[in-house]
Amino acid sequence: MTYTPADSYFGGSLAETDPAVAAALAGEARRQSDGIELIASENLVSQATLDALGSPMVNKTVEGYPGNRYYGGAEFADRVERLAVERAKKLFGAAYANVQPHSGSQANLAVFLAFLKPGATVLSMDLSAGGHLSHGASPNISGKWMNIERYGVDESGYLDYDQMADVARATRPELIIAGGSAYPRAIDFEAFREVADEVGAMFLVDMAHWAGLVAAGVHPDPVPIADVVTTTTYKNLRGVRGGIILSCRDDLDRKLNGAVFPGVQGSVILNAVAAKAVCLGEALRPEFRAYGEAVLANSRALAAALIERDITVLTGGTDTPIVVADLRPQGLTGAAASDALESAGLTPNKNGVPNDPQPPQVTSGLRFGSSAGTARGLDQDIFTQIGHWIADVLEALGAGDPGSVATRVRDEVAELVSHHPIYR
Ligand code: DSN
Repeated sequence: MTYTPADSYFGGSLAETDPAVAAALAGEARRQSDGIELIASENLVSQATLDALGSPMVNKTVEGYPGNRYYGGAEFADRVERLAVERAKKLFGAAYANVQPHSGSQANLAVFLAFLKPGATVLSMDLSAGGHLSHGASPNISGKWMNIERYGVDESGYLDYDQMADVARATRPELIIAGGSAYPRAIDFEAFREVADEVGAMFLVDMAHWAGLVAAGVHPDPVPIADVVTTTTYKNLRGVRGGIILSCRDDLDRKLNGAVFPGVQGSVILNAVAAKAVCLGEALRPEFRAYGEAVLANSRALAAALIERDITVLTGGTDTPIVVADLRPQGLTGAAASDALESAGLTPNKNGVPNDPQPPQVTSGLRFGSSAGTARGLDQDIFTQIGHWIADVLEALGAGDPGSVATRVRDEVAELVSHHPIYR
């Protein structure tokens, strides 16, 4: 049988050629449009980012770095990767940027490979206190291959700097990590730096959950203070799913580049690199500062509304897009609360809280984020309203029957978001 590409192969729409996949994608687009995304690690990318992701750059294979590839035909791959690297360096004032990591976890793994041997001691925030899986949680490769020491939070939910310093002095880690995925407050990077210098450790900051705020200039900047900074690009940086490694130091490029490729990755996902260049370009524009300010104002409005309705917010507020609610006083689980809110058109995620008695699939908390709602233009008044909607649903759930309240809220959410359309 002779092969010739079908007419539809280069020209047909997805709906014509694969209706089953097209229907799933259309359903997801509708879900994002009709509800309010409150998952702190999510955002709504620009049409330009979608265009970059869906470009024929997806076809190109390269390994190595611009100007030093293992494959030919790399002119435009080099151009787009250089654009992304230069924009990342400019945005964050870094001496070094690597835009190839497929995710934040891959970026962190590359940092481990660059500077540590298996069995090395690493000090990081406990997962239950708001740390991240890739910082040494026991099921993750970081927890299996490293000797992980942990710091946590105090009674008020704030990072316990004294405990962090005590553990560092007692265990002499080779790497100290600041950052996490459910810690809502600004971190004192100078305090970490002092401890790292005292014990001779490298200092890594994972700023995935507030990199956009750093870029916007509305959050303390770890880049000049840490040895290495990692981030994802898809949270409040408002871009494609992927990771970046940054450093203010100019002596780490060989180790970090080699750790990403060939250390933990092979070929580059170039359409994602192109999309990273797009989101970094967007973040360099003056209007991104207004976006960052609004993300912060909105998460604070949400926290205040929840507190007004007697919902416990960890640390009593936030300095980031993240708000974490502890539902133990209500006797609710994060899983049940998350399901009830989803049926009301509001999508947070269940999340563990410090000393959580529930297993990770259940939890006693909810984590909210303001990045995606802000991207579609929701303001502080609306985030205050979202807080009250959340409280209405949780009160009804506590009373045993969230159904009619969830339906009322879903209708009100639908009416509201109809004024804030996405992807016309
Ligand atoms: N790190 C996970 C989160 O915070 O949700 C995924 O990005």
